[in-house]
Amino acid sequence: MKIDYIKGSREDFLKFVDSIADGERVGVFIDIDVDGLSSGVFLEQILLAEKKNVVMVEFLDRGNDMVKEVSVKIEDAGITKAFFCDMGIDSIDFEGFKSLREEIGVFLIDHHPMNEEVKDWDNIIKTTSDDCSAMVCFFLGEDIIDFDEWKWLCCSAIFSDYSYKAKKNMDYIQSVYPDVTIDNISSTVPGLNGRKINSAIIYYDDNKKYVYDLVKHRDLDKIEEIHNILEDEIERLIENFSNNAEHYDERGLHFHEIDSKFKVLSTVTSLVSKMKPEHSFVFMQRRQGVMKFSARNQGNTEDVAALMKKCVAGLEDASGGGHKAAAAAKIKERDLDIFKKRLLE
Ligand SMILES: [Mn+2]
Repeated sequence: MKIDYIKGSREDFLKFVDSIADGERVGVFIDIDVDGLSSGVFLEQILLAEKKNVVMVEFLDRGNDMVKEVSVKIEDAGITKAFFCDMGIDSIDFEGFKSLREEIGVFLIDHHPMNEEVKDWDNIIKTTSDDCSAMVCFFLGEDIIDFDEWKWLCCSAIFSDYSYKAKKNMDYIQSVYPDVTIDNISSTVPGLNGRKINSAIIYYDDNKKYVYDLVKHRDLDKIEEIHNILEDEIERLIENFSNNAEHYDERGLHFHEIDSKFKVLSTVTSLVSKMKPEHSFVFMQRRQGVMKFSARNQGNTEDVAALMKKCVAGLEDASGGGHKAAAAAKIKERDLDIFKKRLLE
């Protein structure tokens, strides 16, 4: 498999792994989604095979201080080598990333746009947006992890991050599941597995590590039960979009607030945005004074990462960005009017 590296290489990664001494304590920090979770599983497999001492695998909430915040935990746990997967920490928390690198060994594997400030730094792998982190970690583990045992999870992550839109990645899925096509993928094995794991991550929001362990032990029955509960909720929310959303057709934009006790914002936005790939969808969910947004444009007619950045610029405790086709943002409730005014401009 050819991985489209923008920065870094497999050699860099293997050299870093090799540099971890016996007894050194290793932490793995991952994004809260199927791609992040799968990256963690593959990385842990590689590190175990190389007899490294992984003492912590943890999901990280996105935020301007995300690295700074986890640095305290890293120090408490005596971790001296840390991997970050599927998170653009070079952009989201540049200062935190920079200072952690001064303290311990840090390796970043990511497919979000690179902050130009880090382009000459070592121990960073950046790939194109299409090559999701789990796929990168999986192939970093070539000849190290058991591909036959884990290719199902790699395919699920490729599905979940839309990485199958790149032909070479779809070819890989088809080499494992010959019957999968662009049109049927969400109802085939890799699509269903991806959706089930996604449901479990949402349902066990307070205990995501439990889901990580279920996947690691390939216990998909439990995950399936939870999926059915979430599916009903998501169906209800999609119906609600059809009846209650704000449509700005001349601007090719659809805005909608979803109301759910589950963190299903990103999932619902993804599903609905497939209805009109050439339009942009910005969905919102409010939680304890914080407004979260998920934005999609599946047809590449608008860069929604740039759109989210524009909408949050200068707002207090706000963040926004992601991929051109899929992005997210977060603001304080009181700034909603400013956000919406910019969105509609
Ligand atoms: Mn990803």
